Amino acid sequence: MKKIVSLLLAAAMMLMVAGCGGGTEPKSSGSGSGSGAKQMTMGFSQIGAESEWRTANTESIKQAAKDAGVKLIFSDAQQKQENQIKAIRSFIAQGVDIIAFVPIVETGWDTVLKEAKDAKIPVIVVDRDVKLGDDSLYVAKIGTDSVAEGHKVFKWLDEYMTKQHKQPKDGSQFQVAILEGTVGSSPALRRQQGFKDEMAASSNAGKYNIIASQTGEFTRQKGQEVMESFLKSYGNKIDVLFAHNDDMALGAIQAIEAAGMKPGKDITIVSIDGVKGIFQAMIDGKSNCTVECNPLQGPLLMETAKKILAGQKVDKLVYVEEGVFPSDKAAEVLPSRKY
Ligand code: GZL
Repeated sequence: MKKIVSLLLAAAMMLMVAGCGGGTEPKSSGSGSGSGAKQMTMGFSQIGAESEWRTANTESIKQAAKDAGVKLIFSDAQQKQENQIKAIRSFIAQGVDIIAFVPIVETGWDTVLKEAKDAKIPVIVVDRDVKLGDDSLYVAKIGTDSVAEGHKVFKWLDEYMTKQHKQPKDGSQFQVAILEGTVGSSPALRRQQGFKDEMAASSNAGKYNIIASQTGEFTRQKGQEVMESFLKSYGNKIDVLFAHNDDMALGAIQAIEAAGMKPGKDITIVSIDGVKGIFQAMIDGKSNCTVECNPLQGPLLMETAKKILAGQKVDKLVYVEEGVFPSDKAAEVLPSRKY
């Protein structure tokens, strides 16, 4: 009799453990990946394809999503903020796991990011910066330090003009023309701020004058057009061109040559991004320096997104690595450039 009771007890125990699930079976992932891990779906709103830099940024994000096994829903806003807002709303409606976007301009995001927060979908800001009433509307920002880039541009320029014993064409001040990025975008606002702050803090501040400053919208075409207008207005009075990105500098080089002047010699040229095209221009003696702005942000974005969805703490602000490349380094560095 005792044996039968202990057998019945053992059987009852077995049934109880099975009934509790014992925690051994993974939750149904629906992804059929067999690993039990649910595939992450990321909604990504990109601003467009305005420059070589932007193309590299997009390629980095798409490749990193593939490598990380992340399902990417990619939207190209064709340079319009309203298209980005529509895309973010669509991501919310689709119930994505996480949203990432490059804000084309700094402001106008509070309402749609509040909707994402209400839907409990975390948001990562990529590349450019946002200005919000409530910074809790995004979890992390991955990108580049545009203010530092502006400081680096003036620092390099002043050292170069001094080392090369350059003299102002008008005998008193170096006349600086500036091609600005997209109006209202954080790189345009902050690169300009960094450049001006470094100039103001410099002991050589009095040697420089900003003779003209206008948006070239980060594109090669517009950069060429605006440089043509600068040359019509100021002719060979311009000593320096600072272009907020390499694409506008490449357009300006065409305008300077068309005006019969030597870019890189008659006009010292410095720009930001570090794309392959500007390295070739420096090798050809047509530009003098590029300050790197690293677009290869994809791997860091996917790594950060996975940490957020795993409930891990992430830094609010993460910058990617960036360098400064004067023309005498261009030939040596170009073969190793990835974009
Ligand atoms: C900078 C990035 C800028 C690049 C341009 O972080 O947003 O946008 O400098 C690009 O080339 O168009």
